[in-house]
Amino acid sequence: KGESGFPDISALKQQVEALRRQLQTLQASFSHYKKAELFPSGQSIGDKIFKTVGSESNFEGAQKMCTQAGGQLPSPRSAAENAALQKLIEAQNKSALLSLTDTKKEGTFIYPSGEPMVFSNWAPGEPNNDGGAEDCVEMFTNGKWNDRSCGEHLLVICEF
Ligand code: GMH
Ligand code: CA
Repeated sequence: KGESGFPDISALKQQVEALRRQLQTLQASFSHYKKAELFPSGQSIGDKIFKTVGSESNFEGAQKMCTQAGGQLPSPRSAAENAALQKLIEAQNKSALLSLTDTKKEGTFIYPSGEPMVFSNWAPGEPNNDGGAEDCVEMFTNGKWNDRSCGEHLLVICEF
């Protein structure tokens, strides 16, 4: 409060303006770091980030890597998220594991949370549960999905 007993509005205005400038600096710095951090192994889409570990693993190992890092295997929930993930997979030129499985109930794919699949991008004729033993899902370099054995060693990408 100023001498008059009223809150000093002009002092508050100055403080707000100083904060606004600090926020602008912080935002510019963040987008600079983000660009460097995502190159060349990450993709961001909305609030989601996909980042490849660079190595290959079966489902169990891949799931461990992602959860230990505080993330999960990729769960693309829209065409836009699928396209962002495809960019990474295309750049690495290797099929990658998704989080979806139908281990619990054949033909019903669920996320790690147990929630049923809300988006899919199956290749023609998939999922076919080939050999009666395909409960995991891979994304091809063309962005299409194929159900695949959980024992296959595929590129590990995590979602954060
Ligand atoms: C079978 C055939 C192929 C298909 C594979 C694949 C394995 O071998 O139906 O056309 O590409 O299965 O679904 O996961
Ligand atoms: Ca298949």
